[in-house]
Amino acid sequence: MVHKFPDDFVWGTATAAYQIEGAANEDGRGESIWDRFSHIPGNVWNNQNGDVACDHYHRYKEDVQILKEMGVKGYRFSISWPRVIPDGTGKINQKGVDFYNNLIDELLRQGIQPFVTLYHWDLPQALQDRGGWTNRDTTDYFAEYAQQMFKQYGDRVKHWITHNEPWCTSFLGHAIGVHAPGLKDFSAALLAAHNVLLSHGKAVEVFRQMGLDGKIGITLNLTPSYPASNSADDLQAATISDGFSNRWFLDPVFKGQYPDDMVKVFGTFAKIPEIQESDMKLISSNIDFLGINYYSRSLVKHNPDAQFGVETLKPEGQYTDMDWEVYPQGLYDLLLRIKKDYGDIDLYITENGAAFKDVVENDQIDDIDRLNYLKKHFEKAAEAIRDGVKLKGYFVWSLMDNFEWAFGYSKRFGLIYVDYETQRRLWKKSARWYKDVIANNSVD
Ligand code: GBH
Repeated sequence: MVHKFPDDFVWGTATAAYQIEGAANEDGRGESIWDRFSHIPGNVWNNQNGDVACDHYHRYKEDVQILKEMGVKGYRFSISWPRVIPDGTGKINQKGVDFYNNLIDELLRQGIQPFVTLYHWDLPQALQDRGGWTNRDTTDYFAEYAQQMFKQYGDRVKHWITHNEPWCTSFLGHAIGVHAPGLKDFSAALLAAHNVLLSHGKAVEVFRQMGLDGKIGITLNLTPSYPASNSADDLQAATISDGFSNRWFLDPVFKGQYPDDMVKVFGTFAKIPEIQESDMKLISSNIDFLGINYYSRSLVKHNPDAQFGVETLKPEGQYTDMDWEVYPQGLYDLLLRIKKDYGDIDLYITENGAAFKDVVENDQIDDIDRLNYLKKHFEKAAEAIRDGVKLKGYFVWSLMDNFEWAFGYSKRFGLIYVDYETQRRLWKKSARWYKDVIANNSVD
C-alpha cells in the first residue's frame, strides 16, 4: 500500500553539536559538561570523547552537500552553548557565532530549512561549576543565551527548539548518572527537571517579546507504556511508567502542573522541588509545536520489589543494537494519545531511527534493518496523519554516525556511514532509499 504524505511535509535529518562537531578546543570554544564528563575514564565506552567526532565543524559544507543530495526539506541541528558563549553568560565568542551563521546560510542556499535546538546537553562547564541545572540562576543564563541566539539568527531561522529531551538531562544526568554531569541523586534530578522546564518557559517568553517571525517549541523523548495484562496492578504500573517517562514533562508544559500521582510516588523517597509563583505559568507558555523523539515503547508489569513497583519486561521481537525493541505501533499510539490528552497542536517527529551493526563491503552498506525500521515507522506516521494528527515533519536520527554519548562511537545511527579513521562519508542503502521517499513524498 502506498502511504502519501502532505505536500508541505518536512522530511529531514537530525544531529546534535557535541555528537558531530569536534573542534572542541578551537576558535575560542569553552568547555562543556560533556568534555569534562567524557574525559573522565570509565564514563564512556572505550574512554572515547567528542574532541574530533565527525569533524563537522570543518566539514559542514560537505555535509550540507549530502543533505542537498538527499533532498531533505529540513535539517535539525543544535548550537553548542559554550562555543558561542564560552562561560555560559557574558562574553560572546564571535568565531563560534560565525560558524552557525555560515551553516545556516549554507543550508538556506541549498533550500533547506534550519530547525535549531538550543540545548542538546552540552552545558558550559563554567555554569556546572555553579551548580548547573540544579541552580535556579541557570534558567536566567539560558534565557540570556536564547535571546542572543534569537538576535543572531532569528532573521533566518524560523523553527526553534528550546530543549532536547529534558527527561535525559534530568534523569540520565542527575539520577542515573550515565550522562554528564554524572550525578546519582533523584532529588537533584527533579530540581534539574524543574529548572530545565522553567528555562524553556523563560526562553519562550523572550522569543514572544522579541516579536520574531518564527515558531518555537520543545522536544520531549516520549515512551508509550503498555501494561503486561489488564489487571489493576499492571494498569497502575503502566500509569506510573507513563508518569515518569512522559507526564512529568508533558503535564507542566501543556497543563501547567506536575501530575499529582507522580508527586506522591516521587515524594516517598525524594524531595519535590520548590515551585515559585509564576513558574508553572511560564513553563506552560503557549508553544507553536511539540517535537517528539520516539524510539521504542515500554511493556511493564507490577512488581513490588522493583523501583516504583514497575518492572520493565523484554517481550519477544526484534531489537536494535541499543537493545531497544522495534515497535512501530507505539509511534501511532503515542501520536494519537498526545492529540487526545494534550490538544491538537502541530507535531514534529524530531528524532526517530535505529542503531544496527553496519557491515562495509566494497564501500557498500546494506543496512536493510535500518531501512525497514524507518519504513515501518513512516507508515505509522502516515496512518496517524490520516487519522487527524497534525504531524508536520519527520527528522531521521541521524544524518550520519556520530558520538552516541556513553556508548561512544560503538553505536551507529546514521543514514550516512562515517569512517572515523579517514572521516570519509559513505551512503548506506537506507540513505539512498530515504532520498527516494522524499522525492516521491510517499512510502510503499
Ligand atoms: C536521543 O536520546 C538523543 O536525543 C540523541 O542525542 C541520541 O543520539 C539518540 O537519541 C539515540 O540514542 O531503554 O528501551 O526503555 C534518546 C534517549 C532513548 C532515552 C530511549 C530513553 C528508553 C528506551 N532515550 N530510552 S528503553
